[in-house]
Amino acid sequence: MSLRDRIAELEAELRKAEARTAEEVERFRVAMLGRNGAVTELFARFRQVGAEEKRELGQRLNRLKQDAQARWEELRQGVDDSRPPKACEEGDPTRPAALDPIGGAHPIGLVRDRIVEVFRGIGFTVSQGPEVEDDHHNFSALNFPPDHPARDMQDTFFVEGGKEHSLRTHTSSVQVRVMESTAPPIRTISPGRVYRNEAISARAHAMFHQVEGLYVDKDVSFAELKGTLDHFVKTLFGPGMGIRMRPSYFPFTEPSAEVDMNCTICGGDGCAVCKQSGWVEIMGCGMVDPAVLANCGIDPTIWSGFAFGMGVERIAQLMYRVPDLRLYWENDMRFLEQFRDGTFRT
Ligand code: 2NM
Repeated sequence: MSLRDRIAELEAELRKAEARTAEEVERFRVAMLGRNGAVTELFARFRQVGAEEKRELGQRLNRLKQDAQARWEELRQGVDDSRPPKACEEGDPTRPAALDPIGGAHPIGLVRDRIVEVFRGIGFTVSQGPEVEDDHHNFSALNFPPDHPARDMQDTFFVEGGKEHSLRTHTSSVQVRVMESTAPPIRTISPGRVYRNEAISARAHAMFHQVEGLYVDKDVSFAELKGTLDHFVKTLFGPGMGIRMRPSYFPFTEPSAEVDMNCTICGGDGCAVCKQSGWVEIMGCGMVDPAVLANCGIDPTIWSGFAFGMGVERIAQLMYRVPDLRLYWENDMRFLEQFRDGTFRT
């Protein structure tokens, strides 16, 4: 083959050359530019070219060598993994995907966490327990007599197989477990879901969320209970807010009280939410009945305690002016989007 044809052949070969690995790049270099490579070999043959062709073929041969070197450089860069591949030049495609802010915290979770934080700030621990409870932890230990209406099928969701197990109707059952397993002093709150067999309406749901609190120590007073709950309301709703108490009844506390706070809607002037009274009910509380302490293995001649329980839906309703409790579970984006302060972002 003439030198001229061989140059054309190699030019075509260069354009087609490929290499996927560093070894293939090296093989290309040796085959073209090595001591016995195809291009090097042509330079040896060039010495025999006649004077009339020397100038033209010399130029073509030099260009071939430059092209081979340039192609080698190109192939080398294509497999050099110390440099980012071309696709990465506008950014690192191995970085974690940026998450769109498509999720948000639910208002109930947000408010639950804020309630929990207030009590954690004054030394309460957080305790949890099972949602399916036995009769002892949900009722008996808490002083519910055998014929108490709360034990009725109409109020409680019983689990198949008799009346021994039910969905818990309050998280007091968790506090029974804490008292049974912990020596006083005890300061704990138990947030969680509870269940009651109720017709669903704007004011009631069969599932809701509670935060209950329990404080057991020596010589615990009703004044400490009142001061703790007043601190809670002021921290969560503002220093201008306060509470009042009205006598009430619960099986597990004596004395017992309902707790009202200043109406968050009208500030005390009177409105439809507070029924013109300026006060809204937010929770129940009382001094733990000595019989309950004894049921849970705590000596009531040494220890005393207070307890309280609130509905998270109710607190969130007063905080955000939610007119209908059903809104919490309808997953209507127009409602949920208003709580974006809890949105997860990267
Ligand atoms: C309330 C109201 C009053 C309460 C009692 C107890 C326990 F376990 F210590 F006996 N935990 N929570 C309690 C007391 C709950 O909710 C309206």
